[in-house]
Amino acid sequence: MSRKLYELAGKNPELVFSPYCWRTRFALAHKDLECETIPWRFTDKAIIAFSGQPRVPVLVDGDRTISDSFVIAEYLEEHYSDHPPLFPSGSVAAARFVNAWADSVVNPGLARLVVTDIFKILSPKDQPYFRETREKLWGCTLEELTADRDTTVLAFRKSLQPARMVLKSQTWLGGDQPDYADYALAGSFMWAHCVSRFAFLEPEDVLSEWFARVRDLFGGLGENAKRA
Ligand SMILES: N[C@@H](CCC(=O)N[C@@H](CS)C(=O)NCC(=O)O)C(=O)O
Repeated sequence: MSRKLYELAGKNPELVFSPYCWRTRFALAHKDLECETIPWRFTDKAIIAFSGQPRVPVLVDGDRTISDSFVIAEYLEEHYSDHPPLFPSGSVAAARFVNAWADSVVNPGLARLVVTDIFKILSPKDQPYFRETREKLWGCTLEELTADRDTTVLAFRKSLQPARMVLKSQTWLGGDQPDYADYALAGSFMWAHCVSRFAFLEPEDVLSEWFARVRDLFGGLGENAKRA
């Protein structure tokens, strides 16, 4: 297949869990584009040579190589404009906000809950790199970061209130239909869902219902995902 997606995987190559790669998985499925998955690990440096940067997702589409999940979404929208739109009626600006909120608020909040679970599912060759870089980033051990997660989860759930308020009056963040705003946030949730069994949402939360709806899209793409 000429389309390939380099995705972060754990020790088990089927356990793909990056929030950013999940956004791209959903975006490709929304566009009804098939894609081969290439499992990638933190310590594989091969993508730098052909993508010019060290992070996934990286999409190789024929002779084009694109990195950064949002740039990939914009690329797919432009190059596959006759496929279902990821940003219907100019919603790219709103989706960009959800994307930035997921990156800067939701992802750090989730990291405080599941970072030790991520460590456990990593390939042994990735574990020292992950521990060293994340402990430097957070200024404490991974175990210290998640030690009080039964308490910090309460603040995390509160931080999701903007999405909860929107979903009280519409089915999707995109409105009547899911769009890239849904995939931007659902990517973060898939990250925690795949690496951990920790209940980051309460079952009766409107966001749990929405997340279940997203997982059921595209024949259960999220629901059938490999989990730890
Ligand atoms: N803004 C980028 C972020 C990509 C990113 O940070 N990916 C992580 C995987 S979750 C990564 O490749 N990290 C490499 C590393 O930490 O060395 C996007 O949206 O794609």
